Amino acid sequence: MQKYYLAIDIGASSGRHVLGSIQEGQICLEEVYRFENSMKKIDGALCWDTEQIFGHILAGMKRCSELGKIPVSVSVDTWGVDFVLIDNTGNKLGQAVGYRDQRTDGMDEVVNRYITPAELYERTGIPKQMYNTIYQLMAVKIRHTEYLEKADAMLMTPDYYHYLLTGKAMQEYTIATTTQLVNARTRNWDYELIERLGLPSHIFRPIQKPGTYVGNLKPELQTLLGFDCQVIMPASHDTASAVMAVPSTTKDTLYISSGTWSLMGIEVSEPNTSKESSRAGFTNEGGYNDSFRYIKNIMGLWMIQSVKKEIGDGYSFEEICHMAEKEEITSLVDCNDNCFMAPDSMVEAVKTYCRLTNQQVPETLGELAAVIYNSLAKCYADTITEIEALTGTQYETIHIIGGGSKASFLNSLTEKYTSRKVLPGPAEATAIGNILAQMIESKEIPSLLEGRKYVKKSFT
Ligand code: ADP
Ligand code: LRH
Repeated sequence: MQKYYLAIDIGASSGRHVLGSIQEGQICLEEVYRFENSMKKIDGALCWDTEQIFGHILAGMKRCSELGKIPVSVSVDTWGVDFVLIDNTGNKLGQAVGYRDQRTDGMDEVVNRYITPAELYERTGIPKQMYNTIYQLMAVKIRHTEYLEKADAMLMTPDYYHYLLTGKAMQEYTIATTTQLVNARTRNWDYELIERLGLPSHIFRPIQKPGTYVGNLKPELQTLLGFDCQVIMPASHDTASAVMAVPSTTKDTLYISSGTWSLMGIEVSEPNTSKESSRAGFTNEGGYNDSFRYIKNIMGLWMIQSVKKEIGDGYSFEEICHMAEKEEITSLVDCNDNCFMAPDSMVEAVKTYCRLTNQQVPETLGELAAVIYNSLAKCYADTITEIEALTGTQYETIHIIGGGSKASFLNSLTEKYTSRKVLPGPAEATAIGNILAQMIESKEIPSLLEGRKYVKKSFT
């Protein structure tokens, strides 16, 4: 009997259910369900509609049973940093506020009262990003102390969906590291830091590694879906799963996980929490097998997604790439400028940036896209210079994985700005990484190294 593993990979812009199996020595994927995702304004705050997303999770699982392809296990991965607080009856306390909401404004100053930025980086290996969980929790502590008083658990988004599927509230390591509350050396919650911040330590459940069995489906879900299966923790942070599927088995592999965000960097075995690393804003996020992703978070294709929503909804991303290709505009923006994080209008934000820096102001969809793609490629080139200075290593090629690897114009600009060879794909790296963790757990694949060999032969 063919064994199937189900990855439920939910990014900030879309979610998909992908069935993975090994057939004739290769990993085969079948996308059985896909849905759009985005933050929505609820009571004035930018939130995730957790009920709607869970509805999609179940609909995609139902599709598997309609197809007669019952997975042996299922794993959910999502974007980082966001969480849900639940009380001891499992009820959600407040909304699942998203990382682009402005509730964290000024929270860095509050956190600085308890710990200096230098010590925070030294302990956690994570640089200040205003959207990190630490600043979000500080906002909850200040404005909604009652939620923290009633909370029984703080569950990161994928942990919350694993909880809804099984009734078991557990925390997974890779996603936990995006909170900026995990100690980079012990790879556990930094309870001393948590106490110094005045957060209730009991809501941070023991951290479990990818591959851990969470539970089986709740009886009522088994009835609804018509099947039961195991729920297994993948590397629940989408970027951690994506990096598992970089099709390279050599050390010193440079990659960009390209989607709503562009995450550019390398895999290392020890964190780098030096002053130079902190100054350059590099993050040491926890990865599979206790590795670290030494990367820079770059604003990414969110900028193109937002412009498309505003003025290009009738066009595909591929068409927008072709439009941009024909433009001659040379204006560049700093993609990591905070003005692009959650503007009311991305079109206006890009235009204003160009106007204020005395550059040609893009007017058309093609011109706007050209400015954004060129700026991203320039940012990638600057980031390589930083990584090479920090590691003392030269990188000849760049693996680009994730949906953004399909943006061929961006790939060619990346080659132009960085003078390195771009190796695109796989586009569904995150789902593949999610499936690899399940296959390794079930012993269908012996190790991550062997898994990457499978990825190389199956998708490139
Ligand atoms: P996330 O998981 O963060 O939601 P994905 O990895 O699914 O994001 O990547 C989605 C992005 O990939 C889109 O926003 C788009 O910019 C880009 N993309 C996807 N397909 C194409 C394509 N055919 N041509 C150009 N860009 C593409
Ligand atoms: C990419 C990502 C990234 C950051 C951001 C919030 O989807 O997970 O690594 O954590 O979302």
